Parts: sequence; C-alpha cells; structure tokens
Amino acid sequence: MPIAQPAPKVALEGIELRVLHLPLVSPFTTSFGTEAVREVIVVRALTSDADGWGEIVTQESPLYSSEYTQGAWDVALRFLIPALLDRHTLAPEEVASVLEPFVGHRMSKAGLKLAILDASLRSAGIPLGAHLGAVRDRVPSGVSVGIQRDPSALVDAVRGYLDEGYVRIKIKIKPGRDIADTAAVRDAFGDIPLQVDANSAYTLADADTLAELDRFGLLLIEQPLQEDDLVDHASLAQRLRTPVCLDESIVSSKAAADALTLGSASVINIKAGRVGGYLEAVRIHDLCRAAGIPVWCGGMLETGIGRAANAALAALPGFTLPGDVSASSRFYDRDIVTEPAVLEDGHVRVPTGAGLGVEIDPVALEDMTVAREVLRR
Ligand code: NPG
Repeated sequence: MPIAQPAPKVALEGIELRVLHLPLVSPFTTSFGTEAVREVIVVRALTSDADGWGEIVTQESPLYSSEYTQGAWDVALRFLIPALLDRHTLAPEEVASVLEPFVGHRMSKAGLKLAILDASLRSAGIPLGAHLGAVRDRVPSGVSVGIQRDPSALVDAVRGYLDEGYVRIKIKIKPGRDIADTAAVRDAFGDIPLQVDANSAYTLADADTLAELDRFGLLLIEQPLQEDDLVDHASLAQRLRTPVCLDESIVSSKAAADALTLGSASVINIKAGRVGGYLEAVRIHDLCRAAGIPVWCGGMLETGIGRAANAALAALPGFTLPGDVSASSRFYDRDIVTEPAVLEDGHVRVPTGAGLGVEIDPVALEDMTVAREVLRR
C-alpha cells in the first residue's frame, strides 16, 4: 500500500534522549524474567518547526532481544544521531537509508525514526494514522497476562481483565507452566478468544508437549522456539493444529517473507520497534495482506508515545486480529502523555491529532527521567 499522506522534510536541529523509569502497576513475568519498572528511552527530535517524539523500546537487559537500554543509548549517541544531524534536512522516509550503514540496532533506529516522523507530521498537520493508511478510528484491545504464582491466581487476573472489557486474552507460558495454566483459563471462562506466548522458551524436542495445547482451541501460539529457528518453526507448525505465530523472529520484512516461504508461521505479530520502525512495519503488513496472512500489533509496554503509534498502526486493514494495544492503565498508574489510552467498549481509540496525536506531560516526563543527553548540530 503506498503511504497515504506523505510526510514533508524536516530541518533537524538536535535530538534529546532520556532514560525513563516507569513503575508498573504490578510485576510482569514472562518466560525470560520479571519486570517491576519499565526502563525505556524517550526521543525528542528538535526541528525548526515542531518537536517530535519517539520511544526506544529496549529493556534494561538483553533478554527478549540482543538490544538493551545502555547499548541503545550508546549506539544512538555515538553513531546514529550524529549521522542524522550531519544530514540536517531530510524526509522521514530517508532516515532509514541514513541509518542503514549501521548494522542491527533496530529498536534504536525505530525510536529515532518515529521522533522525526512525528515532527514532520505535526508540522504538516497530518495524523500518523492517515500517514500510515489507517482505515479504522478505534482498534480492538487484547491484553497480555504475565505468568502468575499459580493457575488459580492466573484465573483471577484474567477475570479482572475480562471484566474491564478486553476482547482477547494472551497468557504467557514457559516449560512447566503451560498446559495446566491454559486448561485453568479455558475451564474458567469457556470459549473466550485466547492465545499463548512462549517467548522462545521451547525447543523442537518439546513438540509433544506443545501439541497438547491443540485441545484448547487457541487462536495461536506465539514464538515457541528461538529467534533464528525459522526451519524448526516450520517443522513444529507441521506437527501442531494450533496456528504458529512469530514475534521475535520477525526482525524485518525480509525475515517475514522468509518465514512465509518456509511455512514457519501462519500468523505474524508486528512490532514496529523490533522491525526498525513504523514504515517497515507497514511493509510487513502489506506483504502479509497480499499473502492472506493475518497480522496483529504486538506491544512492548509502551509509554503513551508508542501506545498512540501502535493504535495508528493497528488500524491498518490487514490487522485482523486484536493486538496487545491495551489501555495505559494495564501497566501504568501514571503515563507521560496528558491523555493516556483508555479502554472503551473493549477498544482503544486511534488518535486524530497531528503526528502521534498525543501531548507530552512535561512534569511526568521530568519526574520519571533518570538520564538525559542532547546532541545539537
Ligand atoms: O501489551 O505492551 C503490552 C505487552 C505485550 O506481552 C507483551 N509484550 O513478548 O510480546 C512480548 C512482551 C514484551 C514486552 C516483550 C516487553 C519485550 C518487552
């Protein structure tokens, strides 16, 4: 799909990075660990017209991906931002080619790209959704539920989210906390839209255990094997009735195309941070849509910045499954935007203002900042 409303060039005067610590409403446990505070990097692009905001979704430790906060901070300040400031005047769609010589670091690149795109769209008065090709004004909201103390605590947690109105439940699993947890949720709530996320915790040797999940009629199983296990995922997909969805493995549109060719997945989770930005995310959406592969928008515990952008992305026509685009209150008592995303009838609204369509709360931003650095031309 061509970009619906083009984003004009910006004159980039500087970039500010901040490391933020946002306390979570409750600890979030996955197969790779427990987080009680979300550490994230917020990016502010200073341009001659408008400031733009982005978010680098790395975590403190390289457990979900090889990227992590201090590494992102270093590569951004040492290489990526100087290369961008050197160009000075550039269109958002040119940012990828300026950063391309630097291998990897997709989350860092995605955050910088979003800030520049936001500045451009704000100055032109274009909402991000209109730029990306959104066709909906609100998106159905799924929720990701961390591993709890035991299956009965999990059932209690899920009940709370269903009561709030979330339209799809995703539970985290790991070896030893898979079949009984899933059975408990199915038994308690019947035929709700339910899926599981393994975050790479299994190997092909676990195929028999994973096949036991088939009896629960899940929407999908997400990322059972390692990031680079495309061939093993294809083998596993042959042995399961549950559709296999890839998350960590899909680091680019090339990886998505390879996964589809190999039969490694029949559903794809798109996260702009993981794939290097929202424009690459749209490319993956386009290729999956052409191939008849459903996609949904993943989440990385984003602040109000990334959450607004994810709502815009999830409003594209190929996003046919509810995403992890939940209300800000799912994770945070206090967000850094003045109007955090809320749940309305199981949906989150796509912002309609220019750019991200959300305004930063300067006091909250300052209160949660633990490090700050600005580079100017
Ligand atoms: O709703 O933002 C959300 C969280 C969804 O479970 C979620 N994210 O593996 O997809 C994941 C997981 C995650 C969060 C991974 C943060 C890495 C960092």
